[in-house]
Amino acid sequence: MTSSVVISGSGLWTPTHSISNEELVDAYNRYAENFNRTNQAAIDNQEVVAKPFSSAEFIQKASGIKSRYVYVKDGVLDIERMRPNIPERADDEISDQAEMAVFAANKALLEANKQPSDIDAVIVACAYTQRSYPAIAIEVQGALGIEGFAFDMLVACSAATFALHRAYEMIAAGTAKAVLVINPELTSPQVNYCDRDSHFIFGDVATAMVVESAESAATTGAEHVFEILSTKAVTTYSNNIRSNFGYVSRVNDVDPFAADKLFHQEGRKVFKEVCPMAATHISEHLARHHLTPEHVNRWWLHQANINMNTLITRKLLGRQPSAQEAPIVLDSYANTASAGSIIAFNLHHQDMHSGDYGLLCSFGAGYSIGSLVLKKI
Ligand code: CO8
Repeated sequence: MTSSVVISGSGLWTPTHSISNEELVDAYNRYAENFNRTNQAAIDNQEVVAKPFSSAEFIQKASGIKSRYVYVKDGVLDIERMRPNIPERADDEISDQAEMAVFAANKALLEANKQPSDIDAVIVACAYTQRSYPAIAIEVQGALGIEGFAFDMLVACSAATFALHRAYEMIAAGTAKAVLVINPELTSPQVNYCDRDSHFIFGDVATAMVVESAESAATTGAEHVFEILSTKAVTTYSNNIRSNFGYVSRVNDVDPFAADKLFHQEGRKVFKEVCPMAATHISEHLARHHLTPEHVNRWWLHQANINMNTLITRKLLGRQPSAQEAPIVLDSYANTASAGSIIAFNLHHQDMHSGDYGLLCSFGAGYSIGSLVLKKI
């Protein structure tokens, strides 16, 4: 058994296109106005429900989101389309998600001072993969020229932390020597831009981390190394966050554009149920190491809603944490599914001192909660 497992590098790839709340709301409201005008008779007869209007102020107040990045902006704000226009790639071209993944992976390798030849396992973990096989992870492995093995895993918002959990176990067990965990979160194809309750929630991004033993990290001299003290994962079935689109949809003879085939949720219920679950999960995890929330120098929390993060940290600390202690990235990135806490880590870890503790935690669909207790080496 390897004694100590570390994160030796992280990478963040941010798409070049962004959409502000104002731009998004303007397009949605023009769409809603057009929809209501076109369907006026049916709305009057109560056969069709009128589309309510969205508001940039509501979005910022209710979620903390001001803007989001998108892989492709073309089509999202077109009221005749209301979804990104992403052309299909040929079988001999790299897939969109593998391309995003490679961008983030190269940055993580650079921070870890590693070459692809130093890696022997690749996990692509995210909320959706754009095809079932060959696995996106194997495509990334091929693109980077990595020898070893690769696989995809889907755990919605907790895909990244659950994959780090797997990587930690693989290094500890000696079944891999250095693992690349990559989260190409291409969420925009699954967002219902015609639904005012959810059109503002998600953004696209890719993140990556290198996980290896402390001994192997020391040989290449990575600068910002964090020991993984332990990982903790839990799932509890809930129907409150769902997407019903899948490979069986074709034979269900259903409308693939129907609202239930896209991301949809009972947001208020999720908020109320997940916050106490996450707070309990975190304090139990810290207690394993005889730590209390006050020992934690940095909170890299899931980035779905700023009010959720405030509630959870207030519950744990009994006070409001500073912006430095519990960084928020969802104002500019929105909810990026499993990548949110990894973005927060990526942008806010280089100032930490040896011996500092950090807590990385995701919570979301499933329900699923995953956490890692980290210590700066
Ligand atoms: N503009 C104006 N008004 C609005 C809007 C809007 N855009 N949206 C809703 N309203 C209205 C509502 O209709 C409601 O009106 P009324 O009172 O008349 O019924 C009122 O505002 C209040 O609505 P809510 O109670 O729903 O508002 P909340 O304060 O609860 O805020 C949130 C809504 C922001 C969605 C909030 O509930 C939330 O963030 N909840 C937590 C959700 C969460 O964390 N979910 C996790 C999802 S992510 C995940 O698990 C990963 C899935 C995989 C990725 C998917 C990729 C696509």
